[in-house]
Amino acid sequence: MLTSTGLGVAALGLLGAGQTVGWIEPLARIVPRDRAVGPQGLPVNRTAAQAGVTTAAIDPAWRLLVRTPTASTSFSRESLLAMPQSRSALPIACVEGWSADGVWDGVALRDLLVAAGASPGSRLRLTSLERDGAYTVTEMPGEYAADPLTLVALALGGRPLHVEHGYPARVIAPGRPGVLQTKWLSSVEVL
Ligand SMILES: Nc1nc2c(c(=O)[nH]1)N[C@H]1C(S)=C(S)[C@@H](COP(=O)(O)O)O[C@H]1N2
Ligand SMILES: [Mo]
Repeated sequence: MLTSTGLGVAALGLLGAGQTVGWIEPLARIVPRDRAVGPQGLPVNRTAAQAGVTTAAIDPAWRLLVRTPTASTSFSRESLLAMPQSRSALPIACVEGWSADGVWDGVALRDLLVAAGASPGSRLRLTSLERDGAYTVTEMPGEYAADPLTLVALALGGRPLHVEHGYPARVIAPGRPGVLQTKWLSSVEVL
């Protein structure tokens, strides 16, 4: 019994250590995803192709729709870039067990709401270009919408957002799980 327990422990050690010890990397099965993989230095779990959004994401006709109870305003990427830009250094914190820091530039969500005639502390429904999935729609409480660090991000690390990170625009907000940081944003609705 001691022998088999010992062998089991040794096997588990091998399966776990593969991220640190190069030669047993192919055996690594119980480690977090490789954090270094992905454009602009951030991991990517779900690519634009997997989400089925590549065509819509790079379409120049893309507009971000901001709907309030009384008005509907659409913003092209150019018009968003022409607005005052804010910078936030914020991590993506994925429940799968990784976290990665980024420096994001874009329009503060509160500024966008004001530009669309809404209150900056509005509760919001955020919709992605990605259809039929767990990531299509999220809700954001007003205190996050009002936070000056919460952005409709257009750039990461000083470069235009890569399509794998949500081009043409994504949400980045402080203190929320990664799953709520909507990529390929398509609309913001005031609830
Ligand atoms: N539209 C959309 N937004 C999304 C995702 C996604 O698959 N589709 N993934 C979420 C998750 S789980 C995390 S941790 C972050 C980073 O995901 P990524 O690694 O797929 O870029 O974006 C979030 N936003
Ligand atoms: Mo995630």
